[in-house]
Amino acid sequence: MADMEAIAEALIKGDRDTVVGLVQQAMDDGADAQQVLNEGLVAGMDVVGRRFKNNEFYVPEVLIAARAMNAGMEVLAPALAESGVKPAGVVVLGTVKGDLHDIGKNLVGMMLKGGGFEVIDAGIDVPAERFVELLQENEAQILALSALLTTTMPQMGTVIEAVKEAGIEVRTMIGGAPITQDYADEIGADGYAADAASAVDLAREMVA
Ligand code: B1M
Repeated sequence: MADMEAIAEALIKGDRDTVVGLVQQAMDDGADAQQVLNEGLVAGMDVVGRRFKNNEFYVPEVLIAARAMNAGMEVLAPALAESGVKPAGVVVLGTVKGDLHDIGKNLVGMMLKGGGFEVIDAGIDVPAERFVELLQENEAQILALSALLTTTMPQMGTVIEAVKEAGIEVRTMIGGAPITQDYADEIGADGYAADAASAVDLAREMVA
């Protein structure tokens, strides 16, 4: 019997080799890939997210857990592709034009992947037109924008306007150190998340 709790525990500890070994063993034993994903990897990442929110974990622990998650996902990938398991949703994510900060954005991306979402990472310094292009090319349910500078925050409004003008129906979430719920309301974003774990909660609400 595959031990989902052991997979989750190893992931929480950021023990990549054990995660890979246990996931491989589960697959060799004929476990269901979706069950391993949800009850092992995603369950572990949910704990990491909660601890991060409660300041029990810091950025390095989250990055190490996310690395273990990615390694486990690589083992699962062929079986997931075969079984046609659908992601929880598709998210186009990027740091807006003029802004080069990507540590927080990457953390959000990793946590979203940990939450079962497919993430299309547009990168940093991304102009509005590129976000529009990516939304048109992919059937994304969520557009997630990050900004760390007060000077680049207004770009978020520019992107949201461009997306509306292009007639694309997508839920928008924004975040980053200077961003607030008031600012999200002001520029017409559908939601604001203060940290990476809250971004996953919000994304789940948005696709529910
Ligand atoms: Co910059 N920088 N920086 N910087 N930098 C800040 C942001 C600053 C607050 C430092 C300061 O002065 N105290 C300040 C901004 C001031 C302001 O606008 N109010 C600043 C400045 C001024 C600058 C430059 C202009 C400096 C200069 O050149 N004169 C310049 C700008 C370059 C540019 O972007 N065009 C610059 C450059 C840089 C580096 C390149 C050196 C480097 C970035 C490296 C990189 O990202 N690869 C850098 C860094 C590292 C920082 C600080 C020190 C750390 C940022 C960080 O990574 N934090 C930062 C000061 C600080 O915040 N203490 C600072 C860790 C990260 C995990 O947190 O990104 O906040 P954070 O992400 C969090 C949440 O905000 C949230 O979740 C994350 C995790 O919980 N979140 C989201 C983020 N995006 C989200 C999206 C969501 C939801 C949640 O939904 C979509």
